[in-house]
Amino acid sequence: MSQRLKTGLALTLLCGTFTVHAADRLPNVVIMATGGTIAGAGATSTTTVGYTAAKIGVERLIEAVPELKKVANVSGEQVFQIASENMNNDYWLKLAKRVNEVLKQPDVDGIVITHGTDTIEETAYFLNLVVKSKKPVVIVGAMRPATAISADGPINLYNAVAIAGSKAAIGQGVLVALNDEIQGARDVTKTNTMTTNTFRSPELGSLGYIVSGQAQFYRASTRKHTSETEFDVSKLDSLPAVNIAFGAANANTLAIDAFAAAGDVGIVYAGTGNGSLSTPVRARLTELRQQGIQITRSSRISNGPTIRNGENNDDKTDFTVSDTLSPQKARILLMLALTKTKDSKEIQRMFYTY
Ligand code: DAS
Repeated sequence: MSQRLKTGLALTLLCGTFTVHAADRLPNVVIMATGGTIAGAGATSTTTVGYTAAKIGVERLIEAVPELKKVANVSGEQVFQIASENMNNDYWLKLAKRVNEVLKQPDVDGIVITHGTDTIEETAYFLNLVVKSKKPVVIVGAMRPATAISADGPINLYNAVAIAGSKAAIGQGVLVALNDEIQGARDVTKTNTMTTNTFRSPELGSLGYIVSGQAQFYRASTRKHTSETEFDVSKLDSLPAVNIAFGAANANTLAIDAFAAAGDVGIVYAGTGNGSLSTPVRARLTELRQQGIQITRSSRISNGPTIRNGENNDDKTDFTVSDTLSPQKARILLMLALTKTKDSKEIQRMFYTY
C-alpha cells in the first residue's frame, strides 16, 4: 500500500468519520496548485478586484476546507505559483508531464488543479488534448480571493475534489468546475470579467452539476480527448510558435507581418463574422501560407462554427478553419497539430476530431 494511501487511511480513521471498507475506500485525489485568485489575498474582506493572485500555498488551501476529508484522501503539491495571465507553453509542458506522471500511479484516482481563471479554459483544453488517462482531471478557480467575504474558492475546491473522486467523471475528459456547474474543456469559456457564474459553455451547454458533493452528468463531449488523443508532449521541451491576430474594422497586416518576421510556424486569424478576412489581410495570409506558415481561420464571434470555404476559398489558399473552437483554443490545437504534421488536410481533420 502506498504511503499516500496509508496517510489517507490513517487520517480517515483518526477523524473517526468513516469506517474503512475496501469497497468503500475514499478516493485518493491529488491537488496540484498553480496560483490564481483561488490562492489570492486582498487588502480587506471586501476587496474583490485589485487583490494579489497566487499568494496562498496548496497546504493552506487544503487546510481551509476540512470537509475535503469527507469526500477524499487528499494530498497537495505546488507545481508553480502564478497569476494565470502569465501562463505559457513552458508552464503547460511542466504541468502536463506532472499530471501524466501522477495519473500513472495506481493509487491515484483523480487530480484537481487549482488555477487562475483568466486562462483556465486554455489550460483545460491543452490538457484535454495531452492527458493520457481516463481518470478525472478537474480544474478549479475562484472569482473572489480567499480573503473575501463569501469567497467562492473553498466551495469550488470541495466540489472539484468530489468530482475528481467520482466514478461518474471517469472518461469525461478534462473538466472545469466552478459555481456548482461542470463544464467540458472543449467548450467552456470565461464570459464575464468579474461575476462568479462567469464560466459557461455558451449554446453547446455544460456537462452537468455538482449537488451536495455528488457529480451529476447530463451530457458528454462528442469530440476525442485524453486517452483517445494522438498528441504526446512527454518528450517535448517546447511547442511550435503560433500566435493569434485579431480582426476588426481598419484591419491591416502589421500583426501578421510581425509574427512571420519572428519565425512563427502557424498563425490563427480571429476574423470578423464567419472568419472573414479584409482584402489586404487575405492577400498577406495567402503569401505567408505559400511560404510554409500554417494559417487557421477562426472568428472573434463567441458562438458558431467557422465554416470551410465560406468567407474564403480555403481549398484554394490552403487554409484550415477552427470549426467551433475559439481563437485561443485554435492556437492550442494548431500548436499540437504542428508537432505531428505540416499537412493542411491532416490538420483540418484534427480540427474536426478534437
Ligand atoms: N489574475 C487572475 C488569474 O490568475 C485572477 C483569477 O484567478 O481570476 O487568472
